[in-house]
Amino acid sequence: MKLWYSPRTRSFTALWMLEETGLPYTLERVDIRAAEHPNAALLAVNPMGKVPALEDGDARFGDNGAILLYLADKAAGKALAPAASDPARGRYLQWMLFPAGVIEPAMMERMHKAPVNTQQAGWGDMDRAQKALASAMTPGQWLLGAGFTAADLYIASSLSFGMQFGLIDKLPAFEEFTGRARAREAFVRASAIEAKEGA
Ligand SMILES: N[C@@H](CCC(=O)N[C@@H](CS)C(=O)NCC(=O)O)C(=O)O
Repeated sequence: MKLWYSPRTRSFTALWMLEETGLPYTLERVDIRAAEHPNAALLAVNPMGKVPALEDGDARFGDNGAILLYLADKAAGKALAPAASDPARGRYLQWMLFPAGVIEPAMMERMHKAPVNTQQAGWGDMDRAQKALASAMTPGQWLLGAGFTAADLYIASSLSFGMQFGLIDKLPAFEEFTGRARAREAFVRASAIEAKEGA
């Protein structure tokens, strides 16, 4: 597999996920500040011209949500996703769609100080999103119980990003959850790669 990647961007989430899977991959560096960005080669993989994007043989696509879902299913032995027949699969999918569908738009709303009506906006608002997430967290547990899944990774990555930039409140539940996720070996390995690539 090849990950189209740029250091210090959202592509870290996909990099962390690849480390969780243990599957072989290479990095294709993208300079998102280059005049020719996005170039034709990246657009052929991700029509949005954004990172991250993934190539796996004939599979070519972008967006963290899609990449994490794909990799969790591909690395079936790693139990990073509940099986299709498991009732937990529904809530897993809800949390997998939550960063892009709820957290990201709510962060933009906060950043631009442009509140919308929570009943009209599909993402509700940040207060509502934070309450929903915090209510799903139990210290020492992952979102679906004892097993860490791709949803924990994606939510932890998204919360860490938002808290770092002051767009998400540093609730004790979020600090505890992200702290545990960031202590994982795969996160530490991905951080070392990120530090080397970003140097
Ligand atoms: N929803 C996308 C967002 C990806 C995204 O916005 N990536 C930024 C870097 S953090 C990017 O590629 N920016 C350069 C550009 O938009 O051309 C995902 O999570 O994969």
